[in-house]
Amino acid sequence: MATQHVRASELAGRDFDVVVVGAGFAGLYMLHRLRSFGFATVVIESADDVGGTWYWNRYPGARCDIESIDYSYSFDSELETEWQWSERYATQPEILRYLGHVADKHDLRRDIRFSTRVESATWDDASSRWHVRTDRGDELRCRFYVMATGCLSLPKTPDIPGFDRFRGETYFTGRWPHEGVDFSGQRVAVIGTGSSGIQSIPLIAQQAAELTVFQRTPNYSRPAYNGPVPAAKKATFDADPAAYRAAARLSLAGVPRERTLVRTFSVSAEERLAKFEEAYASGDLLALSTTFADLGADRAANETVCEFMRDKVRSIVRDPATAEALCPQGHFYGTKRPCIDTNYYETFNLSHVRLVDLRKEPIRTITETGIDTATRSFAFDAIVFATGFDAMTGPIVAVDVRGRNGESLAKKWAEGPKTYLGLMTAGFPNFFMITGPGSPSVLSNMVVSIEQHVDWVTACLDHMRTERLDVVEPTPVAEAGWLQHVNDCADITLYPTANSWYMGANVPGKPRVFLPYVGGVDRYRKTCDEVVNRGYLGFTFDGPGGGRCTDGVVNRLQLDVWTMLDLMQELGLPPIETLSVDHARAFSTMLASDRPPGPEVGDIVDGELPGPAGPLPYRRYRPPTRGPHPIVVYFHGGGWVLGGLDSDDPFCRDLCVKANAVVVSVNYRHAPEARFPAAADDGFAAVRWVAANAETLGGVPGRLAVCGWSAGGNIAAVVCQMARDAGGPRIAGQVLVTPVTDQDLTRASYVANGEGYVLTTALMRWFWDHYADPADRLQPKASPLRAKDLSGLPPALVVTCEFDPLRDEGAAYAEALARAGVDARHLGCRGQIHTSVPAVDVIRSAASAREEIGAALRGFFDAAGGQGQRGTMRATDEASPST
Ligand code: N01
Repeated sequence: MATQHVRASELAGRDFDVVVVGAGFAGLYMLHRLRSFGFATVVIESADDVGGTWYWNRYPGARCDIESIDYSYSFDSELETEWQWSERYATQPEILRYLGHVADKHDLRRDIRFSTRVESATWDDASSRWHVRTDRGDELRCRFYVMATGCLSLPKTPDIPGFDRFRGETYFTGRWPHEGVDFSGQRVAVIGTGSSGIQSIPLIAQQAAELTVFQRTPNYSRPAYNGPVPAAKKATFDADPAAYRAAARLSLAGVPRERTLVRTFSVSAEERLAKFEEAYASGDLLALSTTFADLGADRAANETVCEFMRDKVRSIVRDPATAEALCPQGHFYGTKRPCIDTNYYETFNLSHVRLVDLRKEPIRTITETGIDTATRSFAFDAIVFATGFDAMTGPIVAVDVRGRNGESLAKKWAEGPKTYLGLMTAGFPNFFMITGPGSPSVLSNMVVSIEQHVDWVTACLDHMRTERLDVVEPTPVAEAGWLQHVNDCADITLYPTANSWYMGANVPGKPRVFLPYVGGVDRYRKTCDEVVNRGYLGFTFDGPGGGRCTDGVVNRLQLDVWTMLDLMQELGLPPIETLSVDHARAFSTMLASDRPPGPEVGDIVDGELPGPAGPLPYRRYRPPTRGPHPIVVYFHGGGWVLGGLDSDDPFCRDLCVKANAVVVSVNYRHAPEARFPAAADDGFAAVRWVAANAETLGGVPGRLAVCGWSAGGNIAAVVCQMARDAGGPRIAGQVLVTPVTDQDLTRASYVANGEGYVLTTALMRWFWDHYADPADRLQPKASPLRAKDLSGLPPALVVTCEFDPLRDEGAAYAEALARAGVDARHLGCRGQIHTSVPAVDVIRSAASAREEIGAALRGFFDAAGGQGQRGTMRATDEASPST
């Protein structure tokens, strides 16, 4: 198909509804959609034909690594039948033909201006228009400016000394000559072992007389097992393509797949290996990283995959030194994009192929004749740069984009991209990005994410037309909230630990921030839909139809909390308050049965201590370090009704390790069998006994703190008041984790969070009803916030969670303590719910809160010294985020 150009004369001075930059998967579909909605649109493309990344990346072996059935458009159902992929993973030429076919079928080329590069785009406030200038001197105006420029389209500028000196041929995988390259008889160097290097190296080796691979970071790669489209997959797809596509849209990565809940160490080593082998044999890029639920977040779990993969390398590559050099070390599986290959490792068994490990001998310089490393000189006829891209932000800031008041986008993003939903950026009205930074994009099947963005943008423009609105822009509040959410999500994964292009770490000088959104295609899509359903939350509109803005932040829950709540909803668990006490206890025990155990401690011993009405069971945890240690007396949660020594076991282990303290977890009497004030009296008796028996328990006399969660936090607070009033024992500090401090169920946090966040108002009422008569609830022993005098109490850390009905009473207690002169600190955990903090290794986003608790306890003990002195009174009231 001969390429047709939109003629310059047709563009000059034209006023379009929309200018789209880029004619790859994104630009083509954007054009099609906009056209079908009647928007006058032109696409500007620097290449001389459609294809985007598939136009440029013509290196030998280039093919997709998401199966072609998935890596294809869904918007045109006829395509499903009229286009049949010849292979499971189609080659670059076939994908390019496919895009050409789509362009032909929908007659897209007539609105594409080829061989033209956009140089600048400037917003004009007065006319509410973008002024777009190209390298051909076109000046055109448009209401909406859309960058569909791709995430990996700007090759990284070579950052190797002497790059210009080489007199032989140089090639870039991302800018491969259309006529192809014949390496026969040549001495060839390939620099880089990312996806492009790993795909091209086996094929270059087939031609070259000598091939030398310069590897800085070995990558994880496994066989693609390419071949015909798998029959089973094709049958599933053909049976109901629409259902298949719908499942893809609501999947984690844009390919239909069940999310597993199984944790790595919850199965035997044999079972684990079998699962890994199965994933390996599948040839599916996503299979291995989704084998277990915690591989993306847990270091030890991830390391099991890393070692599995290293063993595979060792089993293929015959020379042990080369094998070892090819084994990835120092980054977790999946934190740099893994690869699938055809004969990659086998290539290193060929006698004319050698590997140079740049970690041992870095490149010193490129010379006229080859490459000098720190120890050797190599001569080459050709050098292939497979050195990657300035990912995600590079192609966008390559254009001089200027928003309101001439603000430069490159400047705004100097410390990292700031977007709302990866779609727009504040201060740049009517400017959209397709799969921009802060959207799932590169962590997903790109075609699914592209279609979702294109559909969203088109719907937004249509909405504006209907409502007679000219200008749309995200608010700074929404943008800051989204950035926070993107970072929060990344921070509970292992991604930030790697020097990857996801982190911008491959480009010297680029800010180190996590660029895509890791929350998943499904959640992201729901978020974008929610934004629309809430009146375009976080967007401000203006125009003849009137100005409007529903400002706010979407997705304020931490990602792992959100996941857990979704799961609970899916399971349809009964509300606890509808159960009998026995059933409620059995139910909560069952829920706790399959959770991570928490960290290893030195030893754990169960015992009994004398309580006011008989013996009370306790469990003592000793740290793995040499004692004696300070002691924390711990009170579990469960509304005075539920819970026991097992319920908070992982949290106690965590406290023991983080505070480096003996933890004595006390099983006080429960309601309704023993109502108020039994739990408080038991708590106080336990503290007295522990203080008196500190040495026997492995503790240091006088260095004793209390800690409790929820109702346990209530007991801990009350015990401190009782100890003060009784003149001892001395308590070095109190950590109250989302404590009950008052019986008032009408506070704002109850109103806002009383439903949907596990601890509900109804459940809290149920707890109180079982525990205390209404009149008793007002007593300080039940509602410590009601004590007349809070002075002279031990220093405190009060932890509250944003989406907890108990949030405000915890905060009120911290404030009241501080007002009474107590050294009290309030730690507010952003995006967390009542049950987050004790959920060790489940709610990873609360890990920093657990760190702070450990640090606070150590601080209490340090201040107390060996003498059990109270810390000086310091009143602080700060709410810091948990992550
Ligand atoms: O680029 P990369 P890519 N000296 O950045 C090395 C997609 N893609 O083009 O890791 C020496 O991954 C660099 O080393 P290090 C896919 O998403 C998909 O291969 O920075 N070495 C690395 O080894 C992929 O992830 C497909 O230490 C230098 C390599 O060059 C993304 O595009 C195919 C160096 C660059 O690897 C990018 O892949 C191809 C230097 N100065 C690409 N600078 C499929 O669909 C860089 N390197 C299959």
